[in-house]
Amino acid sequence: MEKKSKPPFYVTTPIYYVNGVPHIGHAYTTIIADTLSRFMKMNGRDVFFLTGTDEHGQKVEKAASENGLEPQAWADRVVVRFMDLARDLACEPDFFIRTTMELHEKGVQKLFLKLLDQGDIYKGEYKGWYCVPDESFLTEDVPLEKDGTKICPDCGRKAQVVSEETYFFRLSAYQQKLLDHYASHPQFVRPQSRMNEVTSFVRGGLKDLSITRTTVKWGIPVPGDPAHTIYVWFDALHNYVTGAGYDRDPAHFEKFWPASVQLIAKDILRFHAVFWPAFLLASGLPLPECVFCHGWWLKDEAKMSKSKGNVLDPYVLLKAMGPDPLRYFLLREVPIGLDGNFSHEAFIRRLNSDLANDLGNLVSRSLTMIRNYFNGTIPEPGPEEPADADIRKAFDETRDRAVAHYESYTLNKSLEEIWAFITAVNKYLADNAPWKLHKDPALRPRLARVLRTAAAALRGTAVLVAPVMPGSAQKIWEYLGEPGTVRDIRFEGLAFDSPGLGQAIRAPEPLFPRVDLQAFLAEETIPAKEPVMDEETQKSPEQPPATTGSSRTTETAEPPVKPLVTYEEFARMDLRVAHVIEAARVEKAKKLLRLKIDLGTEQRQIVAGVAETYSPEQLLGKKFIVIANLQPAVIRGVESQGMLLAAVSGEKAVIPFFEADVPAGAKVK
Ligand code: ME8
Repeated sequence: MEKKSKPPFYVTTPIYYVNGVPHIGHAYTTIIADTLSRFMKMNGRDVFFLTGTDEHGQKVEKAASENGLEPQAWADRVVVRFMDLARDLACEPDFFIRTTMELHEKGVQKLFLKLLDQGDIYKGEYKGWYCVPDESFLTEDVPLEKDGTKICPDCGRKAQVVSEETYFFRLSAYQQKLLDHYASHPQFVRPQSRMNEVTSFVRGGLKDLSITRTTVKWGIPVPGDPAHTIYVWFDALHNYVTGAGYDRDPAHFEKFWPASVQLIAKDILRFHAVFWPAFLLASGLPLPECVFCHGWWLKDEAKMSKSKGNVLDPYVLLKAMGPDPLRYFLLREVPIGLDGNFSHEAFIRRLNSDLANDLGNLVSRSLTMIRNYFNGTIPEPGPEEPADADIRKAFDETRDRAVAHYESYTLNKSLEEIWAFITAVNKYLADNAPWKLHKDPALRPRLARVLRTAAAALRGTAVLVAPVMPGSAQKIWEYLGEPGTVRDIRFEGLAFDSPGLGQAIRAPEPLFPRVDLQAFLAEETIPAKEPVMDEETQKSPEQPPATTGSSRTTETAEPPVKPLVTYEEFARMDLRVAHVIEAARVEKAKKLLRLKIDLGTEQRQIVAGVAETYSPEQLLGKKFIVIANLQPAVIRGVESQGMLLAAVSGEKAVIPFFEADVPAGAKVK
C-alpha cells in the first residue's frame, strides 16, 4: 500500500449549545473549519472534521422548560437547526457529535473514573459563585458588588451562590505543567495575544475545579454516584476525543488524535487553553497542536449572543445567493483573530465588487469570447509574449502564497492573494483587448493566446478558491469543460494549465448576480429554504394567507377563493386557543411582537406581525387562535413556534379575539 507522507489533519469547532438557534457567529466557526478541511484534503491530507452540539447543563435545561419540553425533546428539535445550517453553508463535517450520544457519555464516564482512580478527581464541598448563562464558576478574585452579589467577568451578568457536595478536578497540580507546555509549544494557542492572556492567567495560580453538580439533573451521571451529574464543561470538552473514536474506534482515534487545530472564539478561551489541556495531561492523552481563537462578529459593536437577542440569522444572507458569498465575506472581511462588526452594506459591497465584478465578470467575459470567437473550443495559441508569461508567473507565485496562507490558517490573506491575481488577469484582458484583436484575422493566433491564458487563469483560480467557495469553483470548472470535480485536484503540482485544446467550453451563467442594497435591505427577513416567514404576513410562502373570513373583499387580482381542500387536509392543522402571558416588541422590527403564549399543556413563543395594529399591552391577557403545529421559523433572529390568525386589511392585521371565556389550549375546528 502506498504510504501517505503528509500527516492526517483533524479540525474541530466548539460544540454549540442547543439553548437557542444558530446565528452568524456559529456559521463563522463552522465555515472556517470547513474551509480548512477542504483545503487540507486538496493538499493531500487525510482529514477529520468534527462539529456538533452541547446538549447538557442548566442552560439547556432552562431553555427546554421555558419551552414546555423535556431537555432531550428540546435538544432533538434544536439540533436539526445546527445540522441544517452546516449543510446549507456547504459545510461537510465528517461527524456531527451530540453530547447526548451514548458513545460520548460512555467515553466521558470512563475518563472521569480514570481520573478518580488516580486521584486527579476527589470529592469535597464547593461553595462559591456560579454563572448560569456561562455555565462557569467565578474565580475568587472577582470582587463583590455593592449589593453583595458578584458579576460574571465574562458576560457581565449576575452570578449566584451555590453550595454543594462536589467532585473536584485537581487543576492546581497542573499549573507548572501547563506553563511548561505553553513555553515549549508557542503555537499551542494562537494568535500570540491569546497565548499571552492564557499564560498570565495560569501564572496567577490555579484552584481546583468543581466538576460535578447535584442541583443539575440534565447531565451525564457520575458513575457509581448518580446524585451527581458531570459538569457541562468536563462533559463537553471531551467531545473532541469521544468524537474522534476514544475507547470506541482505536484505529481512527490513533490516526487523528491529537487534533491539528481546535477553533474557538475568545469567549471560551480559558476552557480550551487551560482546563482542556489539564484534563488531557491528567488522562495521559496528547494535547492538540493548536487552539486557534478567532474574534467575534459584533452587531452594532456588541457581541452577538443568543442571550442578548442581537443575533443575525444566517438565512437572511443565504437567501437567493447560496453559501459562497457568505463564506467569502466572512473569511475575507476580517483577519481570523480580530473582531468584525457585521454590516449588510459591507456584505453586499463585497458581493458586488469582489464577486460579481472581479471574478464573475472575468468568468463570463473570457468564456463568452471563447464561445463567440472560437466556437466554444479552446484555440491553438500563438507564441507566448512577455505579458502572457507574467500572468503565468503571477499564478505560480499566487498559488504558493495562497497555499502558505491556507496552511497557516490566515485565510483572509489567501483570498487577498487570489484577488490580486484576479485583478491582474482583468488588467491583462483590458490591456490586450481580445475584442479588438478579434477584428483582425491576422491576429487570430494572438487572440487565441490571450484567451487561452485567461482560461488557464480561470482554471487555476477555480482550484485556489475551491476551499472557500466550493459551489462556484465547481461551476467554473464545469463551464471550462473540465472533467471530474475541482475538489479532486491537488494543490501540489497544480500547474498553470489551460483546458486541453479543442475542449468544449460551456455557456456560463452569471455566477454572482449583482444585488441591489436597498432592495436587499427592504426584504431582509425572508430566509431562503428553511421554515420561512415573512415579517409582514407572518406566513410561509407555501402556506395560505393568515386571513379569516371571505377573501372576496380583497382588492387584489387573486382569485376570490382558493381551490377546495378536503376536510382531512384542513384537519391536519392543529388550531388552538392561545392565551397571551407576555408580550414585547422585537427590537428593530417595527411590525413584530414577540408573544409568550399558554397553550394549556405548554408555553411557547411566537412572533407576530401585528405591532402596527396592537401594542404589547393591548395583547396581554388576550385569547386568540394559533396554528399550533406549524413548523417553527426564525423571524429577525427570533424563533416563532406557531402562528396566530388575523384578518389582513391594508397595513392592519386585525386579530379575532375570544369574547366568551374559553380555556387556553382548547381545540378550534
Ligand atoms: O460556548 N462571533 O457554545 P455556544 C464569532 N457549548 N463566533 C461566535 C459568536 C460571535 N458573535 N458567537 C458564537 C459554547 N460564536 C459551548 C462550547 S466546546 C467544548 C463547548 C461561535 O453555542 C464561536 O466559535 O455559545 C464560539 O466560541 C462558539 O460559537 C460558542 O458557541
